[in-house]
Amino acid sequence: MLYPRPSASRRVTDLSGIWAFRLDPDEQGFKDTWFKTGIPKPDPMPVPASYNDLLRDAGDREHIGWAWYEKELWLGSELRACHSEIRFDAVAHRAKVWINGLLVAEHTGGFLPFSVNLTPLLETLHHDQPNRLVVAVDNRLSWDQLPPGEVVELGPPTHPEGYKRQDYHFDFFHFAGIQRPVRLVSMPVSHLRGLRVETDLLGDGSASVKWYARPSEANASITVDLIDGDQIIASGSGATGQLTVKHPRVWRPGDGQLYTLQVKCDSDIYRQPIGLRSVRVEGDRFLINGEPFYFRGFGKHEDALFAGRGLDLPTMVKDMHLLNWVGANSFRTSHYPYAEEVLDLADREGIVVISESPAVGLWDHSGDCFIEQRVNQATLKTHREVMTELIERDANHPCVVMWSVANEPATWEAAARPYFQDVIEHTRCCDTTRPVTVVTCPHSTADNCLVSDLIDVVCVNRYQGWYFDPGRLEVVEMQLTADLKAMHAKFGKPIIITEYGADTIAGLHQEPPMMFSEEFQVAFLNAYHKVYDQLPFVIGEHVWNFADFATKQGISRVDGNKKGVFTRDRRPKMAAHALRSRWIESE
Ligand code: BDP
Repeated sequence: MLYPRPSASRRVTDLSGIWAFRLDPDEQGFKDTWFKTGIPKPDPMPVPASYNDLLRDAGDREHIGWAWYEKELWLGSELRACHSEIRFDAVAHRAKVWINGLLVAEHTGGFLPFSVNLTPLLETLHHDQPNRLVVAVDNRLSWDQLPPGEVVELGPPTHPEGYKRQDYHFDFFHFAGIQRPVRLVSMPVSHLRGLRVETDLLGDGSASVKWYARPSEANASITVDLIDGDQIIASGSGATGQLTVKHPRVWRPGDGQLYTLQVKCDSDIYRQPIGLRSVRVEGDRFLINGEPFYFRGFGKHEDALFAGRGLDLPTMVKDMHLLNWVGANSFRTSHYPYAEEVLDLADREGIVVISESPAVGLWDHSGDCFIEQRVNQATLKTHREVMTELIERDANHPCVVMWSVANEPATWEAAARPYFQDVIEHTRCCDTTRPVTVVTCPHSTADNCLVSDLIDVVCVNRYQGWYFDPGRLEVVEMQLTADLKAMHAKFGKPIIITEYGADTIAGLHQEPPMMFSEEFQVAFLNAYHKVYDQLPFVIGEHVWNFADFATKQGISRVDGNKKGVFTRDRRPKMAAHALRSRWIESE
């Protein structure tokens, strides 16, 4: 789905702001038809934002079920002459949308966009008075969604009547709400619906740009201009085609050189920023523009004070500055697709991104996970759809160099193999230009992993000295070396350590270093780096995590996960300075 970029033919109206809001644990809104009458006694709620940290009551923060949003929508009569949509960038996790009491959209999946086509609704829309836009948002997870989860019903004698608990196997707070922008987008009736751009660098130093345009009308006339600054440097026509750039300004890590591919589809104009670059895995190397690339960076989260998982532009820009400051060249969108604005910024900054699907928590403490009652054919169907939508959304970003199909699934279960064979094959069909990975957990080893032979780069999360042999950094070198060597011998692929980290309380100092102190975090990272530096097939280090982040309440988390190298309000811990020395020096 195309990102809503304004142009000479496209108007984008941002519907961000304060909306009316109310939680609805008893589903009263459906009985009383709030979608027609409006929400009674609403609270103010910013959009975009997660609602959880903006409510008064601890119980509300952990609310399970529906929440309602409402906004007045003014629509001019000029809409009759064009095609208009309301685009929701992300509503977590299930949404129902009504306009003037009419159900106009339903969508499941909290991290990818959907839109409401206003054209068939024109007769029901008002132009001389506001229209009532109502969105009901459900945060309940199930095993056929990604991420999966389940609502457990409890009751007397241990819990009050009707008591519910939402269980999920991922380590980040289950924020919900209208978490990304909502926009009204108007364009000509005959317009561009989809666009895929593939770039490559050719042996003679030139670059190729292939495009595949999907118009709304089959017989639309399509022309394409490649623009450098304000100059057209190459042109073509047709729904698909290829341009060549003789002396390209190449997009490379640290140098986000961009061009604009301007597509004219009848009278519609869509302007897609693109970067000219190539990506390949060859032997034990990850090549960007033919040059070996070593991933230095982090697993991150979309997690901000007050906004929760809501798009928070100041936090986003601050994070990019800090990534540059610390000498990182990359990050993984752990554990779900991030806002498109994040990827736009990474394109511009030349920050390399591993883009991850929301398939996290595909394992279960209590037993097998890839079974009929949990991860089943319905989950697989969702997973395929999510990969299609993710790739359709993000494939034009030069910053994205690899797809991560999942984080830490139970790769040792026999049924995980056909499941991932299917999703990986599907992912490769959706995009033939990028490598694919599955990020595996510490329990997934050379001996039992049934998935890592299917992927291009082995990505492993490791916690020796933390969850295993806690505090015993002296065992890290021995264990990690043997472990990584075995993974390499078995799968014959380059390896990125996509997570390694230690919870650290900012301001807690100790000599000799002990767990949770800033000194320990530095020593922990050093112990790992010593191993990486000796293994040529290690092609990347992503520390867990960029910043401290919110999690569910539990006995192993004090005010969230503290493995951040920065605090949640983005202050550097000692480890940030240590990483900076290592990474800036290696540049
Ligand atoms: C890994 C998960 C990550 C957690 C991390 C941790 O991939 O989401 O936050 O462990 O425990 O297993 O800190």
